[in-house]
Formats: sequence, C-alpha cells, structure tokens
Amino acid sequence: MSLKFPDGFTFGYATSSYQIEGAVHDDGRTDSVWDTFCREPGRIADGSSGDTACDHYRLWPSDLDLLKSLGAGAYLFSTAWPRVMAGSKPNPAGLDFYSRLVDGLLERGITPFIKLYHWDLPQALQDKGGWINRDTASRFADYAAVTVRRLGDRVKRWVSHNEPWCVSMLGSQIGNFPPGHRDLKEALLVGHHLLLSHGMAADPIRAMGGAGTLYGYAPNYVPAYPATDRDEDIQAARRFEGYFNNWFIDPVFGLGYPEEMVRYYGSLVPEIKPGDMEAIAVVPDFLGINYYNSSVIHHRSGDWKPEIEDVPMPGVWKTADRDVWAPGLYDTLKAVNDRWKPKELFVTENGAATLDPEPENGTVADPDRVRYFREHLPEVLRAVNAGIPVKGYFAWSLMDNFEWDKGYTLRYGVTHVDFKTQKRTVKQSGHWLSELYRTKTLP
Ligand code: IFM
Repeated sequence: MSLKFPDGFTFGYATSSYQIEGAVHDDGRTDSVWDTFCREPGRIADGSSGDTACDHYRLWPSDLDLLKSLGAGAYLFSTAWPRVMAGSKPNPAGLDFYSRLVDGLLERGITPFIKLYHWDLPQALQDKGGWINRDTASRFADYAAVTVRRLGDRVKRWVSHNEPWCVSMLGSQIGNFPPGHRDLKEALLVGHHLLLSHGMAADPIRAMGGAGTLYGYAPNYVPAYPATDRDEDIQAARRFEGYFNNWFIDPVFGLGYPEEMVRYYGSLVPEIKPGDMEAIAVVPDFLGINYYNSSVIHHRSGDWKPEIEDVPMPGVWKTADRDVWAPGLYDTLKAVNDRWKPKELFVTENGAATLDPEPENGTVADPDRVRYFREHLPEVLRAVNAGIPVKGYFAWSLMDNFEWDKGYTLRYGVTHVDFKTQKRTVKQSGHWLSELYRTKTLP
C-alpha cells in the first residue's frame, strides 16, 4: 500500500465562528442563539460563553500565519449569520471582516472553504420560532446569497450545513444545545427545515458564486455496530443509522426520508408540503463527513431509539469525551460511498479532546491526540487507495476553542490557547500533523 496521499489531496484545519471569534458585540454583530443560551444559568459546564473565545476577530492575521506554519493547504471556517446580516439587510462591517480573512488566506496560498451554518442562528430569528418556522429556511437562502455575492469571486467551496443532526437533535430532542427543548417531533421539524434550506440556498449560491462554484453539505456520521448478532440488535443498529445518519443524508441525494424510519417515527414525521422533497434534493457537489467515533448498539425494548451501549471492543480506547475506533472512519467512508456515491468526499472534521498539560518548553505534550491522528489518517488513505473519492481532510481543530455546552473544559486544538493571555502554543500533535501535511506521506 502506498503511504503517500495523491497529488492534489487537500489538507487543512477546521473551526467555526462562535467557537473562536469572540467580539460578539463588535461592528454590528447581533446576538445568536448561543449568546442567549450561554447566559442561561446551568446551560454551559463552566458557565462560560463565546464572548471572547480565541479573540480571533482581532487576532486573525496571526492565526492565518499559524495556519500556514501548520502546513494548511485549505481552511474550513464558518461565517456568522448574525455578523453578516443586520436583520434582513447585509451588515457591511461584518462582511468586510470575512472579506479580509479570505484575502489573508489567499495571500498565504490557503484555499478557503466556507460553511454558512455552524449553529449561530440570529436570536431575532429564534424569537420568531427559529428552525421550527419554515420561513427561517428562506431567510437562510437570503443570507447565503448575501455572503456568496460578497465573497464568491474568491471563494469557490461552500457548505450549507455542518452537522444538522446536532442542530435538530441536540437542540430540540436532547436539549443541551439551544433552544434546549426535549421534543422529538419538534426536532424532526427542525431537521426538515434545515434540509429545505440546503435546497433553497443552492440556486442563489450557484448564481452568485459563478463559474467553478461547488456546493457542499457536511453532516456528522456515526457508524453503528450491533452489540451481538441477535436480530434485534442488528435491527437496532440499523435504526440508529437511520436516525443519526441516513435521515439527514438520503433526502439531499433525492432518496426521500428513509422508509424504515418513516414507519418507525409514525406520527412524529413532520408535515411535508408538496414539492418539499424535490426542493431538498440538491445533490451536493461534494459531501463533507465529520467523523469522531463509532457506536455499539443494543436493542432496548419499548424505547423509540436504540440505546448506545458502551460495549468494549478490542482496540477501543477513550479520549476525554469519546470512544476511539479508527477503523470506523474507513467503514464510514466506504458506507457513504456505497450508499450515496458522492462525486467528491471530504473528511470535514476529525479530532480529539484530550486532557493536555500546560505548555512546557514551547510546546504541549499531547500523545493521545497524536495517537488519534496517527490511527485515523491511515484509514483515510486506505479509503483513497480503495478508490473512494476522498479529496481532502480537515483536522478539528486549528486551536482550542469554546466547546459548546462543555465550555472551555474540553480542548480539541492542535494548538493550545491560553484563554487569559490569548497566547497560542503549537502542541506536539500540531507538529506531527503539519509534517504529514507537508510531506503528504504517512510516517
Ligand atoms: O467542536 C465541535 C464542532 O463544533 C462540531 N463537531 C464536533 C466538534 C467537537 O465536539
């Protein structure tokens, strides 16, 4: 097996606006649902918020130098809807920020990939119902048009949604993301409108972006393995994949909602208006997959959803918040390719939270994160060598940042951030990864 990634394979790092930017009240940015959520007592593990985060809004020039020094050929970041739009109108100062960022990337030879939605919905839209209001999908298409009109001359890779399962299910079924509800019916309606907005934004993006524009979609994917070979466990694992993966991907590839899940959910399935499924079926030019972990599933009777059982599998080990099973990344890429046959695939997120020590001698020893990447990158190359059209890989994340409901208690960066001083220190994993990115070869 060749240890070298093909020429033209893209290596980069991913971040998101609310997790790194800070400056939540600068230059006309209005509140997002996360600003509001963080102010509610008990929502965030350490009571923190993204108010300052990595102060990237101010420190972006040196952060782009950091990216360059870490061997990035591409950078996947998100624009913040409440920074780009002032209500229904564009906010020029917010757009200027992203325009400078894009220029800065291009000056350094780094290709920008932009995600339009990594969860920071304007609070003003939440006040009108948020994603349970069908109109939010139209507002998303407006925001997409404004963003692409301004940046589309220089940015050719656009992603509609990052991890729509999280927005739907963590927000409205499990309740640890905004709006913090626990109602599966609502969660499925949210999901329907997210999917609809992916479809509705396609025309404006392609029209504004012009020649060479590629439109992507980046769900998270968790492959499910049955805990035993009993039929009920096998069925439960299939159901988990329907719930977590297929529900959010089948429709954009024109397959509609998975039949099995439609039967399973019954009256919870949202009202589908005539033309909705056709509108959603905008096959992405490239599919991004965010992969962190796999699940072992066993059937639990009487429950709507199979339970995830922590069944020890040989070779599974743990980071600070997840089980690690690197072959699951290959299985994911293969399953995705078999089921949807995307033209191009990218791993748009992959990474680990570990309990890192403080910086010492100019670096941070994070052997478990190095191990994580050392185990996962070969699985990507295995997929490439098997003929699966994987074109790039983005590590999560460029630097430690605000990890949502876990606040700053979990660190995912390959660069350590001292949140008091904003000093950045490249961890051993950053050095390891940048060497691989430079040589495009597995060590
Ligand atoms: O930090 C998140 C990111 O925002 C979405 N995907 C998973 C990451 C780590 O939990």
